[in-house]
Amino acid sequence: MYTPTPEDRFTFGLWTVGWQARDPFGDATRAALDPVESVHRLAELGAYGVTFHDDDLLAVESDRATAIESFKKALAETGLKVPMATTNLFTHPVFKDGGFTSNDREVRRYAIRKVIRNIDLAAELGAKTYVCWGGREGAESEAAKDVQAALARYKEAMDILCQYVIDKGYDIRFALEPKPNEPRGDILLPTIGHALALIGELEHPEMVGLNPEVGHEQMAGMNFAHGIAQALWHGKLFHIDLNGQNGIKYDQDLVFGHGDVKNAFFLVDLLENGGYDGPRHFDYKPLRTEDSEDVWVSAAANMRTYLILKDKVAKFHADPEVQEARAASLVPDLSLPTLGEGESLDQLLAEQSDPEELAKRGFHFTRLNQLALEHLMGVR
Ligand code: 3MF
Ligand code: MG
Ligand code: MG
Ligand code: MG
Repeated sequence: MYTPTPEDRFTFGLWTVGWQARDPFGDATRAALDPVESVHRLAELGAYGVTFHDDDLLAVESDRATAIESFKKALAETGLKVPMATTNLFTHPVFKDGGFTSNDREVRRYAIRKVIRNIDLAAELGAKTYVCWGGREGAESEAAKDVQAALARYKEAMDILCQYVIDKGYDIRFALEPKPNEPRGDILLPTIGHALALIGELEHPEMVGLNPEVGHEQMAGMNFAHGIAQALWHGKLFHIDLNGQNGIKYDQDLVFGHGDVKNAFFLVDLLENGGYDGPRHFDYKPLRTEDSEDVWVSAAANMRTYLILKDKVAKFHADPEVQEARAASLVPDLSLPTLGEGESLDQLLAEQSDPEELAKRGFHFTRLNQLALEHLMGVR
């Protein structure tokens, strides 16, 4: 039980298990990991696929063609898929003021070339989603960045990339990944809502959706499950980065469920029952304290936690007491249109209600919340 198989469609970024645990205060605590080993180990653990930044493939082999060759061989040997790829526009010092929105036009042009080179590889490997996380698109000082101009350049870059994909006939959609800060003091497109608003301004809004990350929204004090619900409602949940975070602090990238586990419970409910059909993708970091074998223990923990929560969510919904409590709390009633079918606004306006009487009704949400917690804590 709780043993993952490829049908569960769990995927991992090569940069997650491959993180050497270099942080702003300390050196790496683990050796570089060969992407070929990651592919084999993840396949043995029951994952469905891997995702990568262009530069992740060069972890132990600096020749790009050789690195791609070995990666493809490992994929063929294991059957692992590559549903998503992305570009590293943040590590090299050239991107210190951003890629698509650097004040330096030559850097902006270089960034677009770097993305396009990896889109070609993504298409070749069968990826259907191309993620853009603009980690360095931002500023530390309002004096340094013309934000309106930066947003115009962001749009310009996305428009260019969409047109490229159309011209090439690739079956690829883009997914923007919001984050409020880190590594920049303030990053553009800080939340799901900001990114959705930018998408509405693009030339091909239908080709661009979101890749929200649990920890990123929680760093901004947002409710991740609510954000995912809104992304789904807009038809924009193209992909997801699952991990754990404990409140408003640095980007922790904990194992899925190792942060706000109650929000994770409701998130799994949404992913399983809310109309998402993409991969369950983990973007976490094995703790810096862990050795090279612990890395695989942490990878397995992400998938096991997801499957446990999926099971608990199913039991929560099947529990007759929960169904009765949801009805008592009028949860299903919110799906009824406020105006009846064929009813006119005049009919609504002609109706009388006594607000004092209506205000007496309790919603009994505490009971429902307690039932959810009891399922989560394993006592029901
Ligand atoms: C940083 C991130 C990134 C993005 C990745 C996109 C390095 O906080 O979350 O991981 O997820 O660049 O695909
Ligand atoms: Mg991420
Ligand atoms: Mg993170
Ligand atoms: Mg992150």
